[in-house]
Amino acid sequence: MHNFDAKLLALLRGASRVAILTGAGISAESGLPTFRGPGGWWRNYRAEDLATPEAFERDPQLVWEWYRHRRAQVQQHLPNAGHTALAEMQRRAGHLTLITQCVDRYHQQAGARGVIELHGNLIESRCLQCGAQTEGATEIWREGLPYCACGGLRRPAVVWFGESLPGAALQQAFRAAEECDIFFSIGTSALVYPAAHLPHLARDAGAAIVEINPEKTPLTPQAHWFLQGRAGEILPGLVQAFS
Ligand code: BV8
Ligand code: ZN
Repeated sequence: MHNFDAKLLALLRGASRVAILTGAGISAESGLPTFRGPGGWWRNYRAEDLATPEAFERDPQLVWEWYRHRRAQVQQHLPNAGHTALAEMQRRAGHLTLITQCVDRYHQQAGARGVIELHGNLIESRCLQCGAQTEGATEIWREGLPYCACGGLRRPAVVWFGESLPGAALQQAFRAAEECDIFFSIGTSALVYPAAHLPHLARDAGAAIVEINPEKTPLTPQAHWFLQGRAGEILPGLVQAFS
């Protein structure tokens, strides 16, 4: 059990606006592999080599095989105590904005509301022809590829490397980072931009930065609190700090 610094607990009790950024590490204890940690490989491919428009252009069947594999993993596992704690914190805190780089929608499944998805989600797919974006059930699969009723090929509804993030989501996330009293960075290696810029925005606007991660990251030196450990073990202990 983590014993938290009294100053941090007092800050949480008094915080009126909290912003939280999560990365793949929040779903690690659900059994989903992170991008850069163990299991971040699939067959002999690195995630970053597959999560690109070029890879999809070159071999859409391979990329869809990877996403279907990941969809199956998401369906076979469940949100963990970290996701549940964050949803509970949101219910208790005055104003808590949850921003995620995850594409598994576990935050929503655990009851969080108004989740800002910076990198899209892998549950839905988008038609390259008519732009319709819907859940997998409407996909018409032929030879390892999903098609739209309009005949167009569909792609995973995620943001790939080299693609811009959804403008509205990014604006909302920037505003939450600039307006919060306390910013949590949880389960992210703080390497992928522009998401990794958010804690710096918050710090420059005067927020206290709390990082939760079993390992140090490039953000750690800038964090006011570094809670070293797993999100699923640390977060439940923090919930009661929110009155
Ligand atoms: C853009 C969706 C340009 C797909 C993803 C050089 C320098 C700086 C930037 C760049 C550069 N070269 C290229 C760029 C830009 C690039 C980027 O930042 N690259 C990085 C790698 C250097 N960014 C982009 O391309 C972005 N777009 O910049 O557009 C542009 C600009 C204008 C106009 C047009 C275009 C798009 C980025 C989005 C890419 N898509 N995902 C999919 O999921 O399939 S990113 C992918 O990485 C996931 O979303 C993932 O969440 C994200 C970040 O990784 P993390 O979440 O941090 O996961 P990671 O595995 O790295 O770390 C896990 C952490 O958890 C670890 O720290 C571990 O210790 C910790 N952990 C483990 N267990 C636990 C735990 N923590 C807590 N509890 C535990 N139990
Ligand atoms: Zn279509």
